Amino acid sequence: MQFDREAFLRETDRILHAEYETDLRSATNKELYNALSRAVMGLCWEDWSKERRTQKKRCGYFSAEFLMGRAIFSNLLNLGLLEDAREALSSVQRDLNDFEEVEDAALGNGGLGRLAACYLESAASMNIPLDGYGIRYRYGLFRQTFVDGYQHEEGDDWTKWGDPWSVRVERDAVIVSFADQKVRAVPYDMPIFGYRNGVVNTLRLWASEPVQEFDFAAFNEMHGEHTAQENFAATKITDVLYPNDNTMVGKILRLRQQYFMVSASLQDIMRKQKEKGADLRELDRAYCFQLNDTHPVIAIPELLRLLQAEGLTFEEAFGVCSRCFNFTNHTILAEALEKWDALALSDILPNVFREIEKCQQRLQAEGQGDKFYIIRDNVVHMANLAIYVSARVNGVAEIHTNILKRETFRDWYERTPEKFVNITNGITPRRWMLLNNPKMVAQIDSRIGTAWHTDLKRLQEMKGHIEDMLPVFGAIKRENKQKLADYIRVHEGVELSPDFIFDVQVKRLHEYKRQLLNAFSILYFYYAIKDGEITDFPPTAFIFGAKAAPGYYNAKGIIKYINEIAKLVNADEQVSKFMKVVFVQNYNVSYAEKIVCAADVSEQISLAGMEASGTSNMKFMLNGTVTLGTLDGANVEICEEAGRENNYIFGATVEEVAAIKQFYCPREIAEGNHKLKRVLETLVNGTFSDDKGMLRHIYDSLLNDYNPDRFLVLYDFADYVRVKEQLLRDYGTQDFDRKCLVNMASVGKFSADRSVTDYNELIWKLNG
Ligand code: 26W
Repeated sequence: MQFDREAFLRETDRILHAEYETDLRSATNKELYNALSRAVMGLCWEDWSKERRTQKKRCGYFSAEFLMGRAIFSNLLNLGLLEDAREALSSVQRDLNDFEEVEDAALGNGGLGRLAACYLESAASMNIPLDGYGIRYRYGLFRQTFVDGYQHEEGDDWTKWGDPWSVRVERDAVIVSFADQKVRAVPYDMPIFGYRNGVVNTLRLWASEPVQEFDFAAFNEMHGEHTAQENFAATKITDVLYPNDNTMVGKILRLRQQYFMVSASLQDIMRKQKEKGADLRELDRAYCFQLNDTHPVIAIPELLRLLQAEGLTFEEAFGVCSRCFNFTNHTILAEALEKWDALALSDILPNVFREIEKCQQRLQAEGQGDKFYIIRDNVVHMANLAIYVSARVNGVAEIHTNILKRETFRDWYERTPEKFVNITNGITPRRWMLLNNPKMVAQIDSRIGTAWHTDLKRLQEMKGHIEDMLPVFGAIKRENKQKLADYIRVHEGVELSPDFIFDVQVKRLHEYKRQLLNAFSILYFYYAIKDGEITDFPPTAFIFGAKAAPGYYNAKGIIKYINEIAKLVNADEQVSKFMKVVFVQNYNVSYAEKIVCAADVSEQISLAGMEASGTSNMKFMLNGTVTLGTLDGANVEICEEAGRENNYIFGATVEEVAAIKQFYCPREIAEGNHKLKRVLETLVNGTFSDDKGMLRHIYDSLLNDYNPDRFLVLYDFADYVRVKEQLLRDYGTQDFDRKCLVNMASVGKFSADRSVTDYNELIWKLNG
């Protein structure tokens, strides 16, 4: 894009005058941010509307979550304007970095939502016509602070600084009807800029509003109460993102959210098809849909309903749906598989429920007995509905897809094996390298050029430069660590030295991810140092970041526990020379950008078979970090690509896990390992303060539960500590840095550019 600095500043200044009665010099950061963003939008609207007018087949990525993070820097980067904008601002004594105060758009919980955001960026960069459809939550994922080591949640007002990257499209508003409620759905469109290619796709997020404007006349005559209540109920639907990750809570408001977004999206798409005069029987020529987990699966009966309302027979409508819909599964955890109470569903969405029943009858008419069902015992199984109707079903890493085929959906796989495909997850190298690690990028570019920016496999060409990269790699990593340490000092009040090893575990807090295993190992090393058993512990900063679902008691207990460990360790003069522990508050996309380029060790230590893929593992790898992990999710493929010898693998394998669980007795392990036992006892012996009794609950879940230590923390402990100590001792050698660089050079497969290209070739078949 041609950039005319003077014109750009003039336009920004004009907006400042028109909107805020101020100018470039006196505007607040917030005013400047809005005006500058709007000026950039002004440069792009032509490309954007050009993309909308094309007649290509498009895919709608239906997702309840899009974890976009901060838009401004990534948009400027993709438009090729980042440096121009920086210079333009500094020519008027303003600083682009001041926009780091802008809130993240945290309209998602974790991996699934961030994946959706990476896929939108990659699809635009690969010129694949993919658009996102979702919910414009008024409040995103809660803001987290720690009070006395306990997690405290606050509302996340993500538009506090305005929302200059969205356009409200009043013209496309539609009505969504529930049995007891009608609401208006208004779309807000965000542009998704491809990387320096002029492509602009769309993320369309729906906000709910009352159907009629608030009726003042009626209110004044004191009949207003009813209207006011209705208005309240309508806006409520998109008020807040449910903060659960991997746990289903059967809240009707959540079902309303899901139906609201898919109904609005499908009505919008059908209206456009009708306006074109297209035959709805051939909807699949113009559109297909990717269902991001089960959350949007209610789109299937909704499209059946809408098509029949336009005169199609049920069988015709079913045919259209079976060609349009595809389903991605992101988890095998039983507690995360969505099921809805049939009575509740039929109460609020009777017409939609009827379509689900018709699907059930159609399935049963195929005469394969009761092995296959959608509704059973008055429960609607959303995953089964999705698999039955969809053209393709995919898992998100090889090992995960194999588990789906062999276990979770075994019967379905045997019935229609051709439906099942694997598409390993990926991340966008623009946000996760070009944006957050520019100095490393410059070093790589000077050796192998820039083609790898949009063709990550070509980072392999670095392999011939590893020896010569070693010194600069170390220097840049150290600079990144210093920057992170500065940030952590200011925001967490903990002092870290960049000479320490940065050992990092950042991800949602969940028992299966085993932050507890990490915590236990720290205490184990702590006591070994205190007892003088280890006198030369390699100085290490153990860094955690994670939000716990507000209702997830044990997860919150683990946060408290790690914060107590941090307090103990950091205050101990003898030990803190060798280790520091910090749990950063409010871990989010922007924090992640700072962390992944500053880590020496990437902890990916879930129980084998539990983590569908993981994507932070890929972000660390891209930035040159070794993985300390189990053979789970995409770790398996990371080892295939970068060599197991360049990573640190421990623990039971998936095959072993099933056998171990049969006779598992965590008590025996604790009794047989007195050092582990000592660590475990800290949960109950008063070492740490805990008024709420959360730590005892963790203890009981490990040892005294009906099904104790579900995630084999104690089983894997010894091997974990052994491999972790080896890793920490290897650190600082050239050999270790070589491993980091081999990982970086081998990351190609994990580009989201590859993932979306796979989706397109195997499933969507766009541009074809
Ligand atoms: C209904 C409650 C609920 C909420 C969220 C159930 C399930 C979810 C998500 C599917 C959880 C999730 O984010 N899964 C993660 O998806 C990532 C992207 O594919 C994977 O990399 C992670 O391994 C997986 O845990």
